[in-house]
Amino acid sequence: EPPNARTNRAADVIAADVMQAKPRTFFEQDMQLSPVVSLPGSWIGHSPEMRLYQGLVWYQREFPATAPKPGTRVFLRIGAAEYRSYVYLNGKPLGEHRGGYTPFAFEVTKLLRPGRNQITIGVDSVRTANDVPPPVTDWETYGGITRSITLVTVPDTYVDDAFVRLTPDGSHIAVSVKLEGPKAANTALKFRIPTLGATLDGKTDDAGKWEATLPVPRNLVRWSPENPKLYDISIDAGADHFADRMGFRTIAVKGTDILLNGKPIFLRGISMHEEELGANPVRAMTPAAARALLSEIKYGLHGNFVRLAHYPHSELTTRLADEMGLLVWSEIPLYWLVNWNNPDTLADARRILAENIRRDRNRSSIVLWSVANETPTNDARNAFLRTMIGDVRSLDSSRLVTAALLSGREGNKIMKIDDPLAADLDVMAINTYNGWYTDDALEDLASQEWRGPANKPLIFSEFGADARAGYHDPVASPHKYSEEYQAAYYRATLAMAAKVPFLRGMSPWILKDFRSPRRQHPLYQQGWNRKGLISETGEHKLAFDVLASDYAKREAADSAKR
Ligand code: ADA
Repeated sequence: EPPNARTNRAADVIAADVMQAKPRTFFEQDMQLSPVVSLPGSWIGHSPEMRLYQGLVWYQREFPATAPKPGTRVFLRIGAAEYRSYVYLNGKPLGEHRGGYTPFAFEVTKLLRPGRNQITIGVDSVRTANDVPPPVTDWETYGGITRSITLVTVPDTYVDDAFVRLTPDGSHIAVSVKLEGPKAANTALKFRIPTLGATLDGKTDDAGKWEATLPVPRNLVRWSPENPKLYDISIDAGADHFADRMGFRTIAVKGTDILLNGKPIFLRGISMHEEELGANPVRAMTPAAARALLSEIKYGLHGNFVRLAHYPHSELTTRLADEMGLLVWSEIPLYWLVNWNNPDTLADARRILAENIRRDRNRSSIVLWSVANETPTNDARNAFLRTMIGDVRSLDSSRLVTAALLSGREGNKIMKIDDPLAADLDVMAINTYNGWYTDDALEDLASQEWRGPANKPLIFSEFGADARAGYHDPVASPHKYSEEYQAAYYRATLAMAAKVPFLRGMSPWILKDFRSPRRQHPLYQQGWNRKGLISETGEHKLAFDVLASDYAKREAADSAKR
């Protein structure tokens, strides 16, 4: 069952930055590993012996708790564990979960004991061809418990799901609530935005649901990257009090334009992976690391948009994007060679999508839900992804649907958007690497013409070139992998992009160099994908400034229009 609003509230952290857990692996005796590790974090950063380990690791620890008070229920919520998890409390199985990047929760009301409790979690990082994502990806697999574990206490009847947003015309605030528990049906509720003095009273139906709209208060300030205004909201229902902090904005497509709050916007973006860099690869995102990454985009690159590739990133990041004012592309890991014919793979993908959307659909920063990345077209794939697109629309019709597609081409001059899925999306997105993975000369890129169903907006969701930071080749035709080649590639691709009449945004590949076992060029890569504009140790490459000055010009032109 997808996690939901109950997981969004204040909770007792039982396994956050300070948790000490015991991994029990077959390595422990043989290799004399330290039996104690800090969570959240991947075991690949816990010790040199575990750096390359992929398989099953058991974690166990004790924690104190009080018995749940009468009339309350307690859930154990795991922020993310990669990839398969087997969860036990006090020796009793709670359940399993597949998927490395979304939260899941189990009710533990009856199992929790006053005093000492024992939690045991087995995490297996090995993925099969039926998994989402499948085994081969161009990023590191960070096995382990990579996000916090919390105990969430709620009343017997509680707000299980709450979705708050502006109606597409921007005239009303729409509220959808689902209560769970013995008193879910016909219960009075109150929605509030205290600083606006706005309240809305209602009552759930026989199924425990409430759908209502409230005319937009006159003093409401819309959320935007320039003014990321957030409001505290609350829902009181019986004994439960649900709170969140969010912004209000509309996002729509009209012809080839993307409209934010009714006005055309160009998405000045960049892609990023979720990775804690430095000596210890642990992946777990800290607030400081998330802020540092988003600051590079917002203040360094003059960006207003980030593509969180290729899987749901931490809630820290999406909440911070709300706060800092960055538009977000959120994605699920249907990546490269998925088993499109397997009904279990489809069921997993649909569940992971629902887990992601339910976690984050009150985040004003998120404007695009992406269902896939670089998946070659065929009938089974098209049918699979159409199901996913249908799911997005039924879970959240207030945002736009996209997917990163590949293009076709006719000779050297004409690039074609010919993926049939483009017709099903609100915003088309293309990953293009002409001049890097192809023989196109950089000086020819600007004369390449993009053709496609030009009746909707296009984003270049990726383009990029590897460069080893500090490798310089300041000649007329610089060598690939030099900072000069990457900078020239960016200049040429930006010149090409400027001529695409229906282009409404871009998220080049990628903000920072990231670990990828596939990338083993002995001189230039050494286990890293080097398409970052920033090296893993934080140095800006020359191309960073090329993109930053293009975005600064676009930003100035946009603000002059306003
Ligand atoms: C792909 C893929 C990315 C990235 C890139 C590259 O297009 O979408 O994950 O790895 O290639 O660097 O080649």
